Amino acid sequence: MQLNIRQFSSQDTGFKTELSKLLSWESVSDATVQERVESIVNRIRTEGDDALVELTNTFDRRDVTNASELVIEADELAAAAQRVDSAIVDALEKAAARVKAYHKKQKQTSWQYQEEDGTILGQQITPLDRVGVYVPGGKAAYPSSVLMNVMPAKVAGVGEIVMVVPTPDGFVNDIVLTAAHVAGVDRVITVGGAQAVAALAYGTDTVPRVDKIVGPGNIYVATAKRMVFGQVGIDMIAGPSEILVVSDGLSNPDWIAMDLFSQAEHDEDAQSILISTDLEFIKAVKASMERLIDDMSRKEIIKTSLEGRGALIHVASKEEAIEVANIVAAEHLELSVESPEEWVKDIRHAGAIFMGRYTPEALGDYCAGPNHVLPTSGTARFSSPLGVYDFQKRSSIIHCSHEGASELAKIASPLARGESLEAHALSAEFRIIDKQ
Ligand code: HSO
Ligand code: ZN
Repeated sequence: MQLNIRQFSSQDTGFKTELSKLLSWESVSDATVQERVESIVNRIRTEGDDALVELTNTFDRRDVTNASELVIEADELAAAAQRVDSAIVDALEKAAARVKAYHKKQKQTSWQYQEEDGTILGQQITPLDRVGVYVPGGKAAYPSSVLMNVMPAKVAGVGEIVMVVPTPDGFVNDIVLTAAHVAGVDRVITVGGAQAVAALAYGTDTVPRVDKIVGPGNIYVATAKRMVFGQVGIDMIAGPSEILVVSDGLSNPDWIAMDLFSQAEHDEDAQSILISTDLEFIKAVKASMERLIDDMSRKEIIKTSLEGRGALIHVASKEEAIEVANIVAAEHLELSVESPEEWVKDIRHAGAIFMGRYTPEALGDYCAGPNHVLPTSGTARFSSPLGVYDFQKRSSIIHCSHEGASELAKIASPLARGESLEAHALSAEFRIIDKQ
């Protein structure tokens, strides 16, 4: 199949304009979506379970009479695992163990230090009490994402993890439930959309109010998450998935073609970009893609994605390749080059960096260990992969000795008076030793 993929070079005039056109992405949340979500959120807030049941029956074509029917308890999750192919259960368990081992390294611990006068300063780390994990239904119901969202919360020591997942027409995905079981979810509630987000944020008789909501979702879910932010914490608003492969031209073109497909097959808006210093290699990868695509089960999605948002970019040097990679700030960056350690030190912006020819993104998506929930659409410039730190919080600790308080008060007092805050000044001054 012929593929009409955008191809350009850093030598072209207007290269930077072409590049920024390629990277532009606007998540559309129009006024109607906003209005609908607002009304759903308000209904859940005021009517609780009654609205949750009614909206679930309407949107998911279900026939629920009591909200208790929406709950799947932990023992039923274990039962779902019995219905799933044992090779999948085994792989989920192995992946979970690897993800857990990696995330354990991220765990922040409390610390403190003592000053000479006995004052102690520190930081106390505590996990969140309760977290809600949103799992989409339908085509993007990924069990691997259940692991990636839940495991860091488990490692952080979150007290209770509630998962919500829509079950359109009552269809329950046993592999998703098995992943929830393997990851250690406490209970699943079969609701989705803005109503699920609102229920988690405000609580109903059946859905406990959580402290943070994580997990991807469609435009209604994303809009609802934005709306309830402040009432609860949220992780991020993810855009479509992206991959940027940088190649020195010495990789197997078929491997690179498949790496680009692996991102493109996620959805029509996903973005796959190849950068290489070798024009002949770019042509070879294109030829591989045109040969391999015919046998792909998701060829229509791949084609739409590659022709709509994909690109093949020729650059003049390694330095230029790195400069472009830093502008793209890709969610996934593959350095398919000899001695990738020579390249990685100059990479400043990327969600996850896959080094060398034997590290396709797919291994990171499922089981290498790092999280696959990553900053998209260039947000790797200022944000990081989902991790244990997203489920921990910090409290500052100050414990003054009498002597220490006396000294600090001499600094605080003039500052308080400079701000015309007399009570602050006196509160500090009362602790000055000579003044007692
Ligand atoms: N590449 C996706 C994650 C995923 N891949 C789930 C397969 N299943 C976004 O990082
Ligand atoms: Zn993927």
